[in-house]
Parts: sequence; structure tokens; C-alpha cells
Amino acid sequence: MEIDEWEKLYSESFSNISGLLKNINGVFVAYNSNVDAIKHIREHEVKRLINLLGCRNVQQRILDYPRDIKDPVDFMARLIIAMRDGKAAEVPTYTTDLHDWLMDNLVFDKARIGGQAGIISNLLASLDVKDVITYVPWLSREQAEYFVDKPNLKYPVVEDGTLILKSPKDAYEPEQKAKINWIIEFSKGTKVDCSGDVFSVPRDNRLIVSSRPKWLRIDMPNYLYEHLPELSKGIDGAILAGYQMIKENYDDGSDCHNYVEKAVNVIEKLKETNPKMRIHVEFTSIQNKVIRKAILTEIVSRHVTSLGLDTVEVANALNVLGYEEIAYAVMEKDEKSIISLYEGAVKLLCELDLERVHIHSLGFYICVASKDYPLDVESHRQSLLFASTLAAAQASLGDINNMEDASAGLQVPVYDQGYEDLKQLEKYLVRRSICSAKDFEDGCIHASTHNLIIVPSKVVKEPVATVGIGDTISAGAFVAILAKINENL
Ligand code: 8BR
Ligand code: GLC
Repeated sequence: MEIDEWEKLYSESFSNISGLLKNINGVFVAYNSNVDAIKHIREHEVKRLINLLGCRNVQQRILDYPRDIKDPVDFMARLIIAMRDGKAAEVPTYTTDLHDWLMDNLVFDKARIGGQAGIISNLLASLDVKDVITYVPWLSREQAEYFVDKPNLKYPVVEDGTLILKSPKDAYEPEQKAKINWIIEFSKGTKVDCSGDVFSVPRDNRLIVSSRPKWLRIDMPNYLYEHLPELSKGIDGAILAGYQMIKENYDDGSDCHNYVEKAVNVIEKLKETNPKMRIHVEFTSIQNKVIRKAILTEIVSRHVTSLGLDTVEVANALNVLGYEEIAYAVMEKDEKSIISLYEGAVKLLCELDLERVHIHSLGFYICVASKDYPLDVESHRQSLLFASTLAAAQASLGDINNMEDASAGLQVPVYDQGYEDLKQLEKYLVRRSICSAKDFEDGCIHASTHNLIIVPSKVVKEPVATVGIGDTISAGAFVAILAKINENL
């Protein structure tokens, strides 16, 4: 299909899906909402911070590759690594010292809702999805203010033994502190000079410093847990994220296994009255490999139906599942990496016993679905095109407040580089007789063990910000699919 035919399909899919979203009865979204303090860092600011901390110190720490941030030098090292590679990263910090240092030395440009669950809840509520039930175990007053003020966004509480859905603004814990993450966005072309070691940032991206205070728990009080079957009766699906915050060990003697078990119990409880409920997990950057593996093999595998991830996350996931070679090939910046991405998607689908794996990359999306998925490949494709339109709207406007904002994404052209990149995968699949060139170009493939949907995506040349676009893509495609499934009922 030529690019202009894709553009036409984009408009048709957007109008089809936006008209169908009303078919959704409700969606449950948990766990991680936080406040994002966003700073777009400029060349002179990077230079000032390097000078302040000492270039040698920073260079040494880059070699150490800190997996959590204990001091400003760790921060600077991870920032330079992210800028050098143009790759997104999320690194935890366990004290508030860095927050204070950043406030003194950098200051943020704006604060907005953060966390995958927070971003997704606001997006779905803004698109007028019925009953978006959001849950965050640490709902503070400050956090509640960042949720959109819409009657369809609800927070579950239990009063006198009865489940009530309230606005988050009426449900917060007065004593609860806010979780504030720092998002350092950087632009393509920014020059960094660390004592003669000079590079130019290859693409727009960001480093996230994720605050992990001691009270942070991926958990749910028992009284709410007991009401989950009642809550899930009226909804079609759940989007779960935030498991990366599970720690190996806690001060009170509990460990990751306790929290993994709780996470699985919540999913099973949701399915008690609604066994067919579709559950999507949005993956993310998880530094700790023990936790990364436990999330995939113990929470996602068998319990979840759908997984969303970006390319770095695909490599990370494959790595802990024992597919180091494919993981390595995904990260290689050569023509074959897209083939490995596809192979990796199939491995994840089979190994984790999923119905659907959706990979988003800059320029194209690859989705593999099980043969028995109750939706045709054309509907999957419509869902991906709807998601890409949302991503383009988010990248151009920074925020999507309603369907009209979302439709602004249609003005963004399909990225020709992404369209070109797909040709390598086409050659590979056609050569192996997995599909015909025509099927590949239409993006709808029936392979023998799975279905495959591939679309070129819309990319904004100068995005307002990149944080949260992945969440928007995955949530957009997932609810589009729920709407399509309900249309067929
Ligand atoms: P994560 O947040 O999970 O890393 O996902 C980011 C996604 O945002 C990428 O996979 C890419 O598809 C999308 N994206 C980025 Br980054 N920049 C974009 C842009 N300028 N326009 C549209 N999509 C973008
Ligand atoms: C992670 C970060 C959060 C950010 C989100 C965007 O959840 O912790 O700060 O808003 O990713 O995807």
C-alpha cells in the first residue's frame, strides 16, 4: 500500500473507532499514578551540570553504569548515557536528596500527571470511555488534583462495607505524601561535551528518575480486594502497570514473592465474575533483572492476555527469558533489527502464553495475535491506526483533552522512514513464504502459528514531549480492541 492509501485508512479507522468507544462498559486501571516534574534540558544546562560535578567523575560513573541513583553524579552519568544513545530509561532513586538537588540546580518547566496508570486513566476519561475506574495505592491530595475532573473517571472506595465509586478528588488520603518523578527530556541534535568526548543526541527522548520512597507498595487493601468481583462485573478490561516498583526485599521482612503473589491474586479476583476479561500489562524499563523476570514469568504469563512494550523493553524482556541473541539483535542499529523485533514478539506471545503482543517503535508498530483471538486482522489494524493517531496528537499537543484534540493526530503524516524500515521485514517474511508481498503491504498477515499486523506510524517532527506516548499508544489500541470485540457481540 502506498503512503497516501495508508493516510486514507488512518482517517477511516479513526472515525470508525472513535464512534465505537461508547460500546465499552468500563475499564479498570491500576497501579502507578504519580506527579511528573518535567524539565526539557538544553545544551548549556548539561554543560553547567557537568562542570559543577566534574567531568572525570561523571565519565568514571558512566563506566560503572549505576542501576539506581544515589547521588548527582549517578544522575548525570545515566543522563549522558540516555542522551548518547537517544534511548529512554527509567532509573529509581530511594532518597529525596536528588529531588532537592534537582530543585536547587535545574528546576522543572511544568508538572503534570505521570505514571502509566495515571496517564492512561486521564486519556481514557478524556476520550469519554464510560467508567474509567482508576486505582493507585498512594492517592494523596496533590496526586488527586492531577486527575482530570470528569464524571466518568472514578476511584473505588469501600464505605460501611459497600463499594462506592467516587471522584479521586473526594477519595484521597489526607496524610499520604505525593510521589514525584523527574522527567528530563532532551532533543535530537543537542551537543554534549564531556572533556573532549563530544556527541550529538541522535533522537528526542528522556531519562526518568523514579522516586521510590519507603512507603511505596504495589498492593491493595483487603477490604477493596474483596470487592473486586463486584467491580469487575460491569467492565470489559483492565490495564495494569507499575509492577516495576516491586522490590526484592522490604524492611519488614517481606520480599518480591509476597508482592508478586498479591499482584496475581488481584488479577484472579478481577476474573472471578468476569473470566473472559481482557487484561493488558504495559511493560516498562525495569533495572532489576530478578524483578523483571518475575513480572514476566509469574505475573504476565498465564494471567494476562495482552502486553505492550517499546523496542528497548522487548530486548530487556527477551534477555531475562533466555533469548539473549535475539535481544542483542533487536538493539543492533542495523537493517536486521526489525526482523529480530518480529521474532522477539512471537517468542513473547508463545513463551508468556498471551493473546496479543503490541510493540511500538518510532515509525511502525508490530502486533502479533493468537490464532483464536476473537477479532479479524483488519480490526486489529484499525486499532493500531487509531493508537498511532492518538500518539501523534499527544506528541504535537502534549495532552489530549477530548476526541477533537485526538483527531489533530490525523494531520501528522505517516513517517516515511518507518515505512521504508518495514521493507526489510517484508523481504524476510516473503522469502520464507510466511506471507505474500500484498498481505505484508496491507499490514494484515495470517502466519501459520499467529496473526501479524504491521502498520507504519505517524511521527511528529518536533514533539512537545515524548513522555507517556507509549502509554497512549498501548491504551488506545487496547480500548479500540475492546470496542471492536463488543461491536461483534
Ligand atoms: P515508551 O514511552 O514506551 O518508550 O514509548 C514511546 C513511543 O512513543 C515510541 O515507541 C514511539 O512509537 C512513540 N514516539 C516517540 Br518516542 N516520539 C514520537 C513522535 N515524535 N511522534 C509520534 N510518536 C512518537
Ligand atoms: C513511568 C514513570 C512515570 C512516567 C511514565 C510515562 O511510569 O514512572 O514518571 O510518567 O513512565 O510512561
